[in-house]
Amino acid sequence: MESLLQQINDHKTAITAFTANNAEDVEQFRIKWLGTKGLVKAIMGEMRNVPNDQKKAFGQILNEFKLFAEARFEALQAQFEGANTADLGHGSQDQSLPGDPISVGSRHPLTLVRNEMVAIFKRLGFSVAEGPEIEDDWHNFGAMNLPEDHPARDMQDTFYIKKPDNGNGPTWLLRTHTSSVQARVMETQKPPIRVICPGRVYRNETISARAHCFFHQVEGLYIDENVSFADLKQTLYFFVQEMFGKDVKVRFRPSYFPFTEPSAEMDISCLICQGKGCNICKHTGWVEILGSGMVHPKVLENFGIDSNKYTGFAFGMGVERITQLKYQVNDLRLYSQNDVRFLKQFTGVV
Ligand code: 2U9
Repeated sequence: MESLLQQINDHKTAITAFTANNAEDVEQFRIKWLGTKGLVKAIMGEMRNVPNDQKKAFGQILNEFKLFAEARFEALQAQFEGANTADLGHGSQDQSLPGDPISVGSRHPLTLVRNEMVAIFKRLGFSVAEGPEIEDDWHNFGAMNLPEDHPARDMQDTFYIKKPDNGNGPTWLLRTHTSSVQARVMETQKPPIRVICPGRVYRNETISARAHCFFHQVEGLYIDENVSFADLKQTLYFFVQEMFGKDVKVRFRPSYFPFTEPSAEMDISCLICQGKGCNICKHTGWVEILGSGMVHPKVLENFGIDSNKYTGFAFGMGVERITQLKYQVNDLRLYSQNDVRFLKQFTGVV
């Protein structure tokens, strides 16, 4: 029996020392040790030569040896798991299983509404102009007839950019409205001008549900001979009907802007409560959506446009405000928090 024990120990040493370079070597190991004519089977057959009183103890030793060989085989096999199929580039995966769904995201609500606004004005023959967000004070304020002491020019209201060390040159700032883009259009184009300017603007405000340090505008400008306030009213009425539906009502209230004279703000009938009164319209049945007016003659003259020959109307509105009314978004901060729970609600809207 001594020689049988010695044999088992030698086998164990050989099994431990065995190394495989590929799956084929592992198969050779299996045939040699665990196959039907393998050495494990052969040594198990030695049981018949073991005296009866030692059979139980030897049975355990042989069983343990068999498990030892099997464990080594499994370890070797694991080393080359998937190696046979790796060449095909799909490992051991089941290629017929459906893939994980890919989240494709969605357009930002402000982009959706801005695009819709732009599309409506394009149907009326407006073209689109864009310009820099960092502006000089002439294009943002001076050309727009905002005097040096106008409160909007105050540090409290506008983000100024530090002047270069020599202090010369223009004062740079973050544009407070996209009127600066229209100013640049008027610099380079002669009437007739029919343009809308969508873009981001900045104001030095404390962030809250109702105010933010940046927001988005669409401003419009139409200059030609004989442009009247009636054209302004009809254009903006067409816009809100396209945006909010044919049942929407409008009203104009006199207002004041340095760059338009006369000026008016436009309200629409509250779409949330159909004019009956709710929180959105502060129980008045009306919500303000834009400012507008006839371009101030001084603004036209600033660009060498003869105000006796040409007249024009202009308007400005906040994209956030239109989006709030269209989708009932009641906190401005939601637009810039990138919270997917908010953003995914617009999936599928085009
Ligand atoms: C030129 C001349 C005049 C653009 C105008 C408004 C009235 C206006 C506000 C609406 C809400 C800004 O987004 S808001 O806070 N805008 O009330 N904007 S008229 O007037 C112009 C523009 C360009 C050359």
